[in-house]
Amino acid sequence: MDIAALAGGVGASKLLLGLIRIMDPRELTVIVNTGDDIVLDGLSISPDLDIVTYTLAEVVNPETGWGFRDETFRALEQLAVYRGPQWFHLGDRDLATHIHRTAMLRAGKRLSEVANSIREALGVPSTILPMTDQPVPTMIHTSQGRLHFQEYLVERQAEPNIQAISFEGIAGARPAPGVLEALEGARGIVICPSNPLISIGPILAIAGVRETLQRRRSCVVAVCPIVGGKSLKGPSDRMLAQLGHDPSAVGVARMYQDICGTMVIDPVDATQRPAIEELGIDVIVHPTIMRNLEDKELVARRILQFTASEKAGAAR
Ligand code: FO1
Repeated sequence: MDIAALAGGVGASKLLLGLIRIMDPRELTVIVNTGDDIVLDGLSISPDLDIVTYTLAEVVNPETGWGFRDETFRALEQLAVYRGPQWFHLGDRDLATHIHRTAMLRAGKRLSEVANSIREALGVPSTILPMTDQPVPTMIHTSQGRLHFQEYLVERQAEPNIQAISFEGIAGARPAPGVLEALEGARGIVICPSNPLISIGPILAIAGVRETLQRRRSCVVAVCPIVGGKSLKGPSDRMLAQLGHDPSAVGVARMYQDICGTMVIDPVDATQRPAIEELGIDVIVHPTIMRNLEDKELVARRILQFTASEKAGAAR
């Protein structure tokens, strides 16, 4: 009953936590966006990979959804003594992850090998794959110039108006080992409730990924990250609107029309069902706001019910 999931960071991790609690976690492969990755002070940081890994290891900070639970920031405080406040908050234990990653990469290891070593050390039984081993930084072209995604999101608090988004180096990026195999072999493919532009978009832009999903469309289920015109997490709604997309369930459905046979939308958006079905996408109406563990398990259960169904079976 293998499941492959396409994931960004915090929003995706809520669903992933629900999934591993109701299925054999060894049967889950998570393909993670690495467009958010950034090098700061020489340290290679992979926020979405770490968010997914820390969440599945149940060591994530429950308040922020990123970084470690009960984290301290002594190193950052000392850095502030030398050069003032830092805009990207790296906790003391989190720093160890980035030091480890940077050292492995410098020693010639691939990002997928690093991700696997962190996953293993933290005792996560699911497979966690970066979308690619090559750096593909997401750049946001804004009214205030060209910014790395983290500069746009964290340093500028998503304030500048967006004109375009680019994934630098995407043309030469190959899927990490195991990515296409997981998508080909999975019984069900889940597009997590992540930003379609900057979390799922980069994964779909990796050679072969979109084509594989198109072929397996009937077993692909997306959980809509927009509820009642607002994003479940982060600035997706604003970003979609600024780039001319409709910030609604139908708007997301249009972006996924060729790759997804079924979409889960919140009851708040139930009136959009006919418009989504007109795009040739089946609709499951189910609460998608995941506040607690029970909500997460309920969404996960509904997804597994779909992936076990005849409809999903049509792509096999
Ligand atoms: N998000 C913030 O809003 N502020 C931060 O200072 C910050 C630090 C940070 C450190 C490590 C990490 O793995 C994630 C971190 N995030 C922070 C989250 C991250 O910027 C984004 O949520 C993801 O890139 C989007 O998925």
